[in-house]
Amino acid sequence: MGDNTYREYLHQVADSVHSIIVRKFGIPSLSDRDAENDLKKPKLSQEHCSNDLRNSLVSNPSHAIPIEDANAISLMDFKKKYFNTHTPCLLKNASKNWEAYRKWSDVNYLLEKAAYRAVPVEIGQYYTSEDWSQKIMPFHQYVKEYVMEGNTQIGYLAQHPLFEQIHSLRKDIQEPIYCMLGELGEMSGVNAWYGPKGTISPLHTDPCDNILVQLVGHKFVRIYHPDETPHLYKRQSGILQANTSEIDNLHLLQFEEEERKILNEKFPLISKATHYWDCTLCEGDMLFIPKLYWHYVQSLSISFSISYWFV
Ligand SMILES: O=C(O)CCC(=O)C(=O)O
Repeated sequence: MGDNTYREYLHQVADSVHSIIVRKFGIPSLSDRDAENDLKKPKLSQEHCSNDLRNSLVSNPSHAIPIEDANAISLMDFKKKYFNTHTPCLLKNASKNWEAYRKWSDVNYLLEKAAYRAVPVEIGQYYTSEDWSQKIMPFHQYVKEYVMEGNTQIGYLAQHPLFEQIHSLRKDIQEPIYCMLGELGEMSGVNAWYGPKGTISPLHTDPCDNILVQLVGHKFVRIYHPDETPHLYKRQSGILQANTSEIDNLHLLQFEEEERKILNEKFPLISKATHYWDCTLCEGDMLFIPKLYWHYVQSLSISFSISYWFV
């Protein structure tokens, strides 16, 4: 048996053992108070994106990201207009035919597939905060302690190759066709991002083109052109954070004048960074983030996204 076949086999065994455990012990309760009620709660979040929601966080219409209907733009037109010109683009209706889009807002479905599997969780508002740490815990514990409403501390299942670990979730997703456009036509990482409202991925860059697929809930995303690097306070030290900005409070941009003043006082050059795009990423959307473009991501509800990095 080759290495890959053997690994595939082990993953199938793990999935089967997991479903036996679920059948034998059931799905752990999400609430100490009312387990019955919790199991009847079907959906995590299904607030569909109205135009108002889409536009509410765009700082100025001239910075709204171009939006295309994935059913109306051909792959070749996407390539010409966006991929070849390294222009970010939001493709609406792009993942609405995925099983994951239909099923993953049901927490019980996710628990059936993953309740007893161990997952890494980032604790703290963002990975540049001083109080940030990581813990490994069963998925059901993560959902109960960090994802369901009423939890006070932020925990984020972030940038985790969940589909290498849990094969039974793979049949719900598809590789986005846009990833074929890379020079080598290869994926360089497929990662899950699952968490409550309020997770923040601080402003950073990645070395690969990215299709970020939104399957549950919505997120605010700001993208800066790499030309703006001199205005974005790139960190100088720390291997983990060398691709990350020192601007840890970019979310203040969304609030009142007073908060924006605090941000501008601490990072005065940010006001010169005018080459940027804003969007609200809604369930069913895909977002093209060109490689080396700065991006900041904040969840506005319980959210499940997958990033497809390709080369
Ligand atoms: O969704 C997030 O929180 C961050 C996503 C991201 O940074 C990425 O896909 O590269």
